[in-house]
Amino acid sequence: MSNIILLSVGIVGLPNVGKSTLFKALTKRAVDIQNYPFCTIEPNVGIVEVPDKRLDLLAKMSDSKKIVPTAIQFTDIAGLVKGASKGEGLGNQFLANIREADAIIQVVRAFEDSNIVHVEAKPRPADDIEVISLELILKDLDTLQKHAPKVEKNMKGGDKDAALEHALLLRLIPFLEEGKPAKDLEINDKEAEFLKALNLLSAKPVLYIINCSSDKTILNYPAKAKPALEIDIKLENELSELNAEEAEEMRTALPHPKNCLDELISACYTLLGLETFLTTGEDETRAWTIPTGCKAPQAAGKIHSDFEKGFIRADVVFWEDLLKAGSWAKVRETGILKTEGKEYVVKDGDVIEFKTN
Ligand SMILES: Nc1nc2c(ncn2[C@@H]2O[C@H](COP(=O)(O)OP(=O)(O)OP(=O)(O)O)[C@@H](O)[C@H]2O)c(=O)[nH]1
Ligand SMILES: [Mg+2]
Repeated sequence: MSNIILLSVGIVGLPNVGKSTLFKALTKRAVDIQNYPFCTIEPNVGIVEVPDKRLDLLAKMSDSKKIVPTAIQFTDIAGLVKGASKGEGLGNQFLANIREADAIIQVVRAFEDSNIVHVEAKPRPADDIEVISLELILKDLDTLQKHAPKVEKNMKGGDKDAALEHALLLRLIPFLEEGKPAKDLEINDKEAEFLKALNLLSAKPVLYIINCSSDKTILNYPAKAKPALEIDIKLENELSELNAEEAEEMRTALPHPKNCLDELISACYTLLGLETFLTTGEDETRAWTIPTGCKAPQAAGKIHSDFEKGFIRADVVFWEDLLKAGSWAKVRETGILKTEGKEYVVKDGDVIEFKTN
Protein backbone atom coordinates (compact mmCIF):
# COMPACT_ATOMS: atom_id res chain seq x y z
CA MET A 1 0.00 0.00 0.00
CA SER A 2 1.19 3.50 -0.73
CA ASN A 3 1.88 6.07 1.95
CA ILE A 4 -1.50 7.77 2.03
CA ILE A 5 -1.90 10.42 4.69
CA LEU A 6 -4.94 9.77 6.83
CA LEU A 7 -5.55 12.71 9.07
CA SER A 8 -6.89 12.11 12.46
CA VAL A 9 -8.95 14.62 14.34
CA GLY A 10 -9.99 14.16 17.97
CA ILE A 11 -13.29 15.67 19.16
CA VAL A 12 -12.91 17.03 22.69
CA GLY A 13 -14.97 19.14 25.08
CA LEU A 14 -16.75 19.08 28.42
CA PRO A 15 -19.29 16.29 28.99
CA ASN A 16 -22.71 16.69 27.36
CA VAL A 17 -21.81 19.42 24.89
CA GLY A 18 -22.68 17.49 21.72
CA LYS A 19 -19.45 15.68 20.81
CA SER A 20 -21.04 12.29 20.16
CA THR A 21 -23.94 13.89 18.30
CA LEU A 22 -21.46 15.66 16.03
CA PHE A 23 -19.51 12.42 15.59
CA LYS A 24 -22.72 10.61 14.63
CA ALA A 25 -23.65 13.29 12.11
CA LEU A 26 -20.19 13.20 10.54
CA THR A 27 -19.90 9.44 10.33
CA LYS A 28 -23.23 9.01 8.53
CA ARG A 29 -21.16 9.75 5.48
CA ALA A 30 -18.60 7.08 6.26
CA VAL A 31 -16.34 6.10 3.38
CA ASP A 32 -15.99 2.75 1.73
CA ILE A 33 -13.56 1.27 4.24
CA GLN A 34 -12.03 -0.93 1.54
CA ASN A 35 -10.12 2.06 0.24
CA TYR A 36 -8.43 2.43 3.62
CA PRO A 37 -7.48 -1.13 4.55
CA PHE A 38 -4.83 -0.13 7.06
CA CYS A 39 -7.32 1.27 9.56
CA THR A 40 -8.61 -0.53 12.57
CA ILE A 41 -12.05 0.82 13.25
CA GLU A 42 -13.33 1.09 16.77
CA PRO A 43 -16.80 2.28 17.77
CA ASN A 44 -15.58 5.77 18.57
CA VAL A 45 -13.50 6.07 15.40
CA GLY A 46 -15.01 6.99 12.07
CA ILE A 47 -13.53 7.68 8.66
CA VAL A 48 -15.25 10.39 6.71
CA GLU A 49 -14.95 11.47 3.09
CA VAL A 50 -13.60 14.89 2.29
CA PRO A 51 -16.26 16.40 0.02
CA ASP A 52 -14.77 17.61 -3.26
CA LYS A 53 -17.00 18.61 -6.15
CA ARG A 54 -13.99 18.61 -8.50
CA LEU A 55 -13.92 14.82 -8.30
CA ASP A 56 -17.44 14.37 -9.64
CA LEU A 57 -16.83 16.77 -12.50
CA LEU A 58 -13.55 15.15 -13.54
CA ALA A 59 -14.97 11.64 -13.17
CA LYS A 60 -17.78 12.58 -15.52
CA MET A 61 -15.31 13.92 -18.07
CA SER A 62 -13.10 10.82 -17.88
CA ASP A 63 -16.02 8.41 -17.57
CA SER A 64 -14.24 6.92 -14.56
CA LYS A 65 -15.38 3.62 -13.07
CA LYS A 66 -14.94 4.93 -9.56
CA ILE A 67 -14.22 7.98 -7.46
CA VAL A 68 -11.83 7.85 -4.52
CA PRO A 69 -11.97 10.91 -2.28
CA THR A 70 -9.54 11.63 0.51
CA ALA A 71 -10.65 10.99 4.04
CA ILE A 72 -10.31 12.19 7.61
CA GLN A 73 -10.50 10.05 10.70
CA PHE A 74 -12.55 11.42 13.57
CA THR A 75 -12.29 10.11 17.10
CA ASP A 76 -15.11 10.76 19.54
CA ILE A 77 -13.41 11.29 22.87
CA ALA A 78 -15.42 11.06 26.09
CA GLY A 79 -15.97 14.33 27.98
CA LEU A 80 -13.00 15.90 29.69
CA VAL A 81 -13.49 17.35 33.14
CA LYS A 82 -11.43 19.61 35.34
CA GLY A 83 -8.60 17.55 36.79
CA ALA A 84 -8.36 15.16 33.81
CA SER A 85 -4.64 15.81 33.61
CA LYS A 86 -4.40 14.40 37.13
CA GLY A 87 -6.50 11.37 36.20
CA GLU A 88 -9.97 12.73 37.13
CA GLY A 89 -12.87 11.10 35.34
CA LEU A 90 -11.40 8.84 32.70
CA GLY A 91 -8.61 11.43 32.45
CA ASN A 92 -5.65 9.45 31.24
CA GLN A 93 -7.59 7.43 28.70
CA PHE A 94 -8.95 10.61 27.11
CA LEU A 95 -5.62 12.28 27.03
CA ALA A 96 -4.05 9.26 25.35
CA ASN A 97 -6.77 9.47 22.68
CA ILE A 98 -6.02 13.13 22.11
CA ARG A 99 -2.30 12.43 21.81
CA GLU A 100 -2.95 10.23 18.77
CA ALA A 101 -4.79 13.00 16.94
CA ASP A 102 -3.16 15.40 14.43
CA ALA A 103 -5.65 18.12 15.27
CA ILE A 104 -8.36 18.82 17.80
CA ILE A 105 -11.95 19.88 17.44
CA GLN A 106 -13.17 21.46 20.63
CA VAL A 107 -16.95 21.44 20.92
CA VAL A 108 -18.29 24.32 22.98
CA ARG A 109 -21.91 24.46 24.08
CA ALA A 110 -23.26 27.92 23.45
CA PHE A 111 -26.95 27.46 24.22
CA GLU A 112 -28.85 27.05 27.45
CA ASP A 113 -31.18 24.16 27.97
CA SER A 114 -32.07 23.19 31.51
CA ASN A 115 -32.96 19.70 30.24
CA ILE A 116 -29.36 19.02 29.27
CA VAL A 117 -27.12 18.86 32.28
CA HIS A 118 -23.96 20.94 32.19
CA VAL A 119 -21.07 19.87 34.47
CA GLU A 120 -20.55 23.38 35.78
CA ALA A 121 -24.30 23.95 36.23
CA LYS A 122 -24.52 26.44 33.35
CA PRO A 123 -22.62 26.69 30.08
CA ARG A 124 -20.24 29.65 30.02
CA PRO A 125 -18.38 29.26 26.74
CA ALA A 126 -15.32 31.32 27.67
CA ASP A 127 -14.78 29.41 30.93
CA ASP A 128 -15.57 26.08 29.32
CA ILE A 129 -12.95 26.66 26.62
CA GLU A 130 -10.47 27.62 29.32
CA VAL A 131 -11.10 24.44 31.36
CA ILE A 132 -10.33 22.20 28.41
CA SER A 133 -7.30 24.19 27.20
CA LEU A 134 -5.89 24.25 30.71
CA GLU A 135 -6.19 20.48 31.16
CA LEU A 136 -4.18 19.96 27.98
CA ILE A 137 -1.56 22.45 29.13
CA LEU A 138 -1.31 20.86 32.59
CA LYS A 139 -0.81 17.46 31.04
CA ASP A 140 1.96 18.92 28.87
CA LEU A 141 3.67 20.39 31.91
CA ASP A 142 3.53 16.94 33.44
CA THR A 143 5.13 15.46 30.31
CA LEU A 144 7.86 18.11 30.32
CA GLN A 145 8.66 17.66 33.98
CA LYS A 146 9.45 14.03 33.22
CA HIS A 147 11.34 14.88 30.05
CA ALA A 148 13.47 17.84 31.22
CA PRO A 149 15.88 15.90 33.48
CA LYS A 150 16.84 13.65 30.54
CA VAL A 151 17.57 16.66 28.35
CA GLU A 152 19.61 18.24 31.10
CA LYS A 153 21.66 15.09 31.57
CA ASN A 154 22.43 14.86 27.84
CA MET A 155 23.33 18.53 27.74
CA LYS A 156 25.82 18.03 30.57
CA GLY A 157 27.24 15.13 28.58
CA GLY A 158 28.08 17.64 25.83
CA ASP A 159 25.21 16.90 23.42
CA LYS A 160 24.72 20.06 21.29
CA ASP A 161 21.13 19.24 20.33
CA ALA A 162 20.28 18.71 23.98
CA ALA A 163 21.60 22.19 24.73
CA LEU A 164 19.28 23.66 22.08
CA GLU A 165 16.34 21.68 23.37
CA HIS A 166 17.15 22.74 26.91
CA ALA A 167 16.99 26.38 25.83
CA LEU A 168 13.59 25.71 24.26
CA LEU A 169 12.31 24.12 27.48
CA LEU A 170 13.46 27.15 29.48
CA ARG A 171 11.09 29.25 27.37
CA LEU A 172 8.33 26.69 26.89
CA ILE A 173 7.74 25.68 30.51
CA PRO A 174 7.09 29.21 31.84
CA PHE A 175 4.94 29.87 28.75
CA LEU A 176 2.72 26.90 29.59
CA GLU A 177 2.71 27.90 33.26
CA GLU A 178 1.12 31.17 32.19
CA GLY A 179 -1.72 29.09 30.74
CA LYS A 180 -0.70 29.55 27.11
CA PRO A 181 -0.78 26.59 24.69
CA ALA A 182 2.47 25.34 23.14
CA LYS A 183 1.12 26.05 19.64
CA ASP A 184 1.30 29.80 20.36
CA LEU A 185 5.01 29.86 21.25
CA GLU A 186 7.21 31.42 18.59
CA ILE A 187 9.84 28.90 17.55
CA ASN A 188 12.39 28.31 14.82
CA ASP A 189 12.59 25.24 12.54
CA LYS A 190 14.98 23.38 14.77
CA GLU A 191 12.78 23.97 17.81
CA ALA A 192 9.78 22.83 15.81
CA GLU A 193 11.51 19.46 15.41
CA PHE A 194 11.92 19.09 19.17
CA LEU A 195 8.34 20.13 19.75
CA LYS A 196 7.10 17.64 17.19
CA ALA A 197 8.98 14.81 18.89
CA LEU A 198 7.42 15.76 22.24
CA ASN A 199 3.93 15.44 20.72
CA LEU A 200 2.42 17.85 23.22
CA LEU A 201 -1.36 18.12 23.43
CA SER A 202 -1.43 21.91 23.48
CA ALA A 203 0.77 22.03 20.37
CA LYS A 204 -1.98 20.56 18.20
CA PRO A 205 -4.02 22.91 16.04
CA VAL A 206 -7.56 23.49 17.34
CA LEU A 207 -10.82 24.18 15.52
CA TYR A 208 -13.64 25.42 17.77
CA ILE A 209 -17.14 24.19 17.02
CA ILE A 210 -19.63 26.48 18.70
CA ASN A 211 -22.71 24.35 19.25
CA CYS A 212 -25.63 26.71 19.01
CA SER A 213 -29.29 25.86 18.71
CA SER A 214 -31.02 27.89 16.03
CA ASP A 215 -34.09 28.29 18.28
CA LYS A 216 -32.15 29.44 21.36
CA THR A 217 -30.05 32.46 22.26
CA ILE A 218 -26.42 32.03 21.37
CA LEU A 219 -24.18 32.68 24.38
CA ASN A 220 -21.14 34.86 23.81
CA TYR A 221 -17.90 33.09 23.16
CA PRO A 222 -14.46 34.68 23.14
CA ALA A 223 -13.10 36.14 19.92
CA LYS A 224 -9.76 34.45 20.51
CA ALA A 225 -11.46 31.07 20.02
CA LYS A 226 -10.28 30.96 16.42
CA PRO A 227 -10.81 29.42 13.93
CA ALA A 228 -14.41 28.75 14.92
CA LEU A 229 -17.53 27.49 13.17
CA GLU A 230 -21.03 27.92 14.55
CA ILE A 231 -23.01 24.75 14.05
CA ASP A 232 -26.40 23.57 15.28
CA ILE A 233 -25.17 20.07 15.95
CA LYS A 234 -28.54 18.58 16.80
CA LEU A 235 -30.04 19.90 13.59
CA GLU A 236 -27.08 18.67 11.52
CA ASN A 237 -27.50 15.24 13.02
CA GLU A 238 -31.19 15.24 12.12
CA LEU A 239 -30.41 16.35 8.57
CA SER A 240 -27.80 13.64 8.22
CA GLU A 241 -30.49 11.04 8.83
CA LEU A 242 -32.49 12.15 5.80
CA ASN A 243 -31.65 11.23 2.24
CA ALA A 244 -29.63 13.77 0.28
CA GLU A 245 -32.65 15.31 -1.52
CA GLU A 246 -34.77 15.75 1.58
CA ALA A 247 -31.81 17.18 3.50
CA GLU A 248 -31.13 19.67 0.71
CA GLU A 249 -34.76 20.76 0.68
CA MET A 250 -34.78 21.24 4.46
CA ARG A 251 -31.50 23.10 4.28
CA THR A 252 -32.63 25.67 1.72
CA ALA A 253 -35.43 26.65 4.13
CA LEU A 254 -32.92 27.46 6.88
CA PRO A 255 -31.69 30.99 7.68
CA HIS A 256 -28.12 29.79 6.96
CA PRO A 257 -28.44 27.14 4.29
CA LYS A 258 -24.75 26.26 4.04
CA ASN A 259 -23.63 22.71 4.67
CA CYS A 260 -21.85 23.02 8.00
CA LEU A 261 -20.41 19.53 8.02
CA ASP A 262 -18.76 20.03 4.62
CA GLU A 263 -17.39 23.27 5.94
CA LEU A 264 -16.08 21.56 9.06
CA ILE A 265 -14.29 18.88 7.07
CA SER A 266 -12.65 21.43 4.76
CA ALA A 267 -11.64 23.53 7.77
CA CYS A 268 -9.81 20.51 9.24
CA TYR A 269 -7.84 20.24 6.04
CA THR A 270 -6.82 23.89 6.13
CA LEU A 271 -6.03 23.62 9.83
CA LEU A 272 -3.45 20.96 9.09
CA GLY A 273 -1.84 22.79 6.16
CA LEU A 274 -2.87 20.16 3.68
CA GLU A 275 -3.80 20.30 0.03
CA THR A 276 -5.15 17.98 -2.59
CA PHE A 277 -3.98 17.06 -6.03
CA LEU A 278 -6.02 14.93 -8.40
CA THR A 279 -5.60 12.11 -10.87
CA THR A 280 -8.23 11.15 -13.40
CA GLY A 281 -8.70 8.39 -15.93
CA GLU A 282 -11.08 5.63 -16.98
CA ASP A 283 -10.23 3.49 -13.98
CA GLU A 284 -10.68 6.12 -11.33
CA THR A 285 -10.73 9.79 -10.44
CA ARG A 286 -8.97 10.29 -7.19
CA ALA A 287 -7.91 12.92 -4.68
CA TRP A 288 -4.54 12.70 -2.91
CA THR A 289 -3.46 14.51 0.21
CA ILE A 290 -0.15 16.35 0.33
CA PRO A 291 1.37 18.88 2.70
CA THR A 292 1.42 22.46 1.40
CA GLY A 293 4.68 23.09 -0.48
CA CYS A 294 5.11 19.45 -1.57
CA LYS A 295 7.28 18.91 -4.68
CA ALA A 296 6.29 16.72 -7.61
CA PRO A 297 8.42 13.62 -6.77
CA GLN A 298 7.05 13.48 -3.20
CA ALA A 299 3.52 13.88 -4.55
CA ALA A 300 4.20 10.96 -6.91
CA GLY A 301 5.39 8.99 -3.89
CA LYS A 302 1.89 9.26 -2.40
CA ILE A 303 0.57 7.16 -5.27
CA HIS A 304 3.28 4.55 -5.03
CA SER A 305 6.45 4.70 -2.98
CA ASP A 306 8.51 3.59 -6.03
CA PHE A 307 7.25 6.59 -7.99
CA GLU A 308 9.28 9.00 -5.92
CA LYS A 309 12.61 7.36 -6.77
CA GLY A 310 11.63 6.67 -10.35
CA PHE A 311 10.19 10.12 -10.98
CA ILE A 312 10.89 11.43 -14.49
CA ARG A 313 8.38 14.23 -14.98
CA ALA A 314 4.87 15.38 -14.19
CA ASP A 315 2.30 16.44 -16.77
CA VAL A 316 0.21 19.03 -14.96
CA VAL A 317 -2.97 20.93 -15.71
CA PHE A 318 -5.21 22.89 -13.33
CA TRP A 319 -8.53 21.08 -12.86
CA GLU A 320 -10.66 23.95 -14.21
CA ASP A 321 -8.55 24.24 -17.36
CA LEU A 322 -8.82 20.51 -17.95
CA LEU A 323 -12.60 20.62 -17.57
CA LYS A 324 -12.87 23.60 -19.89
CA ALA A 325 -10.80 21.82 -22.54
CA GLY A 326 -12.84 18.65 -22.05
CA SER A 327 -10.13 16.01 -22.36
CA TRP A 328 -6.53 15.13 -21.68
CA ALA A 329 -5.84 14.95 -25.43
CA LYS A 330 -7.20 18.49 -25.89
CA VAL A 331 -5.00 20.03 -23.19
CA ARG A 332 -1.98 18.28 -24.65
CA GLU A 333 -2.81 19.50 -28.18
CA THR A 334 -3.39 23.10 -27.15
CA GLY A 335 -0.28 23.31 -24.99
CA ILE A 336 -2.22 23.98 -21.77
CA LEU A 337 -0.68 20.84 -20.28
CA LYS A 338 2.66 21.73 -18.70
CA THR A 339 5.57 19.37 -18.28
CA GLU A 340 7.18 19.87 -14.90
CA GLY A 341 10.34 18.51 -13.28
CA LYS A 342 11.63 17.57 -9.85
CA GLU A 343 11.47 21.07 -8.40
CA TYR A 344 7.83 21.73 -9.26
CA VAL A 345 5.74 22.64 -6.21
CA VAL A 346 2.34 20.99 -6.57
CA LYS A 347 -0.68 23.29 -6.22
CA ASP A 348 -4.07 22.47 -4.74
CA GLY A 349 -6.30 21.44 -7.64
CA ASP A 350 -3.54 20.30 -10.00
CA VAL A 351 -4.47 17.28 -12.09
CA ILE A 352 -1.30 15.27 -12.65
CA GLU A 353 -0.06 12.38 -14.73
CA PHE A 354 3.35 11.21 -13.54
CA LYS A 355 5.95 9.66 -15.83
CA THR A 356 8.14 7.26 -13.87
CA ASN A 357 10.49 4.40 -14.67
N1 LIG B 1 -30.90 21.23 22.04
C1 LIG B 1 -29.76 20.67 21.66
N2 LIG B 1 -29.37 19.56 22.27
C2 LIG B 1 -28.21 19.00 21.90
C3 LIG B 1 -27.40 19.57 20.90
N3 LIG B 1 -26.29 18.81 20.74
C4 LIG B 1 -26.42 17.80 21.64
N4 LIG B 1 -27.57 17.91 22.34
C5 LIG B 1 -28.06 16.99 23.37
O1 LIG B 1 -27.15 17.00 24.45
C6 LIG B 1 -27.03 15.70 25.02
C7 LIG B 1 -25.57 15.31 25.04
O2 LIG B 1 -25.10 15.16 23.70
P1 LIG B 1 -23.84 14.23 23.35
O3 LIG B 1 -23.58 14.42 21.92
O4 LIG B 1 -24.05 12.85 23.83
O5 LIG B 1 -22.74 14.94 24.25
P2 LIG B 1 -21.23 14.53 24.48
O6 LIG B 1 -20.46 15.79 24.41
O7 LIG B 1 -20.83 13.43 23.59
O8 LIG B 1 -21.26 14.04 26.00
P3 LIG B 1 -20.22 13.05 26.75
O9 LIG B 1 -19.86 11.95 25.84
O10 LIG B 1 -21.00 12.61 27.94
O11 LIG B 1 -19.06 13.88 27.14
C8 LIG B 1 -27.90 14.79 24.19
O12 LIG B 1 -29.12 14.63 24.88
C9 LIG B 1 -28.09 15.57 22.89
O13 LIG B 1 -29.30 15.24 22.28
C10 LIG B 1 -27.87 20.75 20.25
O14 LIG B 1 -27.24 21.29 19.32
N5 LIG B 1 -29.04 21.26 20.68
MG1 LIG C 1 -20.09 11.48 24.02
